[in-house]
Amino acid sequence: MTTETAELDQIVSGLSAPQKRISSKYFYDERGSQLFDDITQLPEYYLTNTELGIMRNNIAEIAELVGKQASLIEFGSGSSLKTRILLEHLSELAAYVPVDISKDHLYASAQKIRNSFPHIDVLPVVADFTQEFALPKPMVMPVRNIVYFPGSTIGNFEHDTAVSLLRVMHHEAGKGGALLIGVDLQKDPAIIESAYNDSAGLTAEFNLNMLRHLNRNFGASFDIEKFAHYANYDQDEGRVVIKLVSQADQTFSVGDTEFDIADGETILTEYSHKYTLDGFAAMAHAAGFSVEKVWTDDESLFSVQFLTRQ
Ligand code: SAH
Ligand code: AVI
Repeated sequence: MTTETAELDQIVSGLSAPQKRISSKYFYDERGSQLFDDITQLPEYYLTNTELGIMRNNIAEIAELVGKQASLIEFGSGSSLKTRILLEHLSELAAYVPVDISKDHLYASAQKIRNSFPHIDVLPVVADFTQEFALPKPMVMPVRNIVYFPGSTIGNFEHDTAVSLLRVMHHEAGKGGALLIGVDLQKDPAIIESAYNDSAGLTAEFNLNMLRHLNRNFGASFDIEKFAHYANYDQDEGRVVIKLVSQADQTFSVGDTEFDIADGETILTEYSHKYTLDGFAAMAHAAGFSVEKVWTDDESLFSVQFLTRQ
């Protein structure tokens, strides 16, 4: 089975469930990656600026923990924006391996990193990081692997999948390796809700772009005008639930399969989990990691954590 057929099967199967669902990885075509970058500039989207601040305030200690001649493997690297702070401060890096599913955006970002850091061996990998993928061999043998997973992208996975993904990173880190990860924290629901319902409507555009992506690349026939963005923070579950709400009784197709969707019925497109420090530590522990160090901002909105293998 080709990758495209397997993906189409996965999309059709998600839309055939009682709660229709499409994986959040389909947000990220070229336009989706650009829209995500625009979201990170929004005043309401506290995650990026807070994480950048934590990185800047603690970079000397972070660089010390990473050590010399590491290979930095970044999952879901996007525009590699936060990585620049690391690359400026890590000495004698063996290689930088950005891994992302959004191919054109990854290659363009990797080229920008090469231009800014010509001495670093930059080895981009296009892959779905939830599936097995091969890592390239750097020119210089690394002393250790540091997996970098910023942005709280871990929060886009449900508990069991998140633990499996952390296990993959545990494996990729290898002996003596570690994981540097951005983890968003539970807080006043109003702050969270406005980050996912921004006044400029960019999150709505990002959410709807998933349907455009499926129309372009998977022969789908969504009428974008007939869906609306919805995001709500479920405090009991500690997660934002993001959906597309059908604005009419309508029919759409994906490949050869037709679907009916009723007025008001939803398609679940993303969860964004927010953690307590203890809750995240328990998950990390279940994947074989110990939390060695946690850095947060003054308001404890977000955390950056250094996890080592147990
Ligand atoms: N790390 C950046 C970008 C976060 S956005 C930051 O912190 O700002 C999430 C990124 O993960 C996007 O670039 C998206 O293309 C990528 N991504 C999402 N799901 C993925 C998957 N299953 N496999 C590989 N990359 C994925
Ligand atoms: C990539 N990920 C951590 C983002 C988040 O905040 O969950 C994706 C996103 N969804 C809506 N806005 C941003």
